[in-house]
Amino acid sequence: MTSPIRYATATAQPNIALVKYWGKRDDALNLPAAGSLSITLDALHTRTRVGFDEALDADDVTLNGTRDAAQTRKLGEFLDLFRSRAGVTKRAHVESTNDFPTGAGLASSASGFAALAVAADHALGLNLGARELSVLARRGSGSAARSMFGGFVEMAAGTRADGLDAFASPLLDAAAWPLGVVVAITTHEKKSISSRVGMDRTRQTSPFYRDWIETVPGDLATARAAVQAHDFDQLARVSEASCMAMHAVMLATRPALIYWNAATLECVQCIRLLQADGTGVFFTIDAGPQVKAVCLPEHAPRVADALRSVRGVEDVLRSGLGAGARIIGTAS
Ligand code: 2P0
Repeated sequence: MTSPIRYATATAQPNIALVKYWGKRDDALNLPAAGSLSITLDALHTRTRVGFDEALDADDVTLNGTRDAAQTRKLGEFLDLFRSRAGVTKRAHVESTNDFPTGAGLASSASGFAALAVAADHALGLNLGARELSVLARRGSGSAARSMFGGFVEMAAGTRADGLDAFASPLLDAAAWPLGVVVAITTHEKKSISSRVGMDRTRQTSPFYRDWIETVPGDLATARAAVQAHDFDQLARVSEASCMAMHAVMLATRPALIYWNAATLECVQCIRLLQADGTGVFFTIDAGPQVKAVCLPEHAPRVADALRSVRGVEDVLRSGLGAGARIIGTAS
């Protein structure tokens, strides 16, 4: 007789790095070459339901309502990490949805693998701790390790070859410093070069790669101190500098990685004008053309209005800072 399927549903939110991660020290274990520091959002969600079923011959994965063989294989390999811990081979039903654009520089892989890790852990009754789940989430996507936690989060690069010291830790709760985030969506298209391929190409060919990696520990120390002191101006300066240094090393990659479009630069100029006017805001941009404006909460309406009027901006999302990945439902 087969045992009843234990389903678990988890939710996780994307995070935005203020000190960026771009480069790996180990591809197989997905180990970052340097640390990073991020904020977890509250307005965008991945919701993932997992159940392991002895009657299945293969994993059955639906992402945003569609099945895709390559994605199923990738998620299946990730779930194997959990199956081997639990000592089982049974395949899984996975249904995952995002309430925001997928694969367009909004960190859908971060919230996706964080939610999947938490749901798989619960569905198998493993009860792993948050740190261990962060290590496992990293195997799916480096940035997913950070979405395990809410508020301000720091990811350690670690030095161990087995990667067990490469995990994220919470730095400061969202409620302790409730900043706002305005996301200017400049395209709804998927990016052409994944972060994984782009990072590898940068490491292999960018003449500035070593210098980029060497800047990260100093930026991390500055950003960590700014978060602890709630020093918005210092956090703004170091975050914009880290973002621009990452895009510089991307641009120097051969062939160049250009993740921006014309509206991306228009948004940066718009944010610079707001800053000159005394608005508490700074920009950051990831491996895609969307611009994320981090701001003092009382300035968020002004920032959203300004970005909405920038030529080429298709949509503006507003968010606060939110919680880490968590279980929201269980059923047999
Ligand atoms: C970040 N990004 O720190 C940086 C900034 C994009 C630009 O983390 O290969 O999807 O799965 O570990 O986590 C995107 O990279 O890459 C990312 P993998 P991931 O947020």
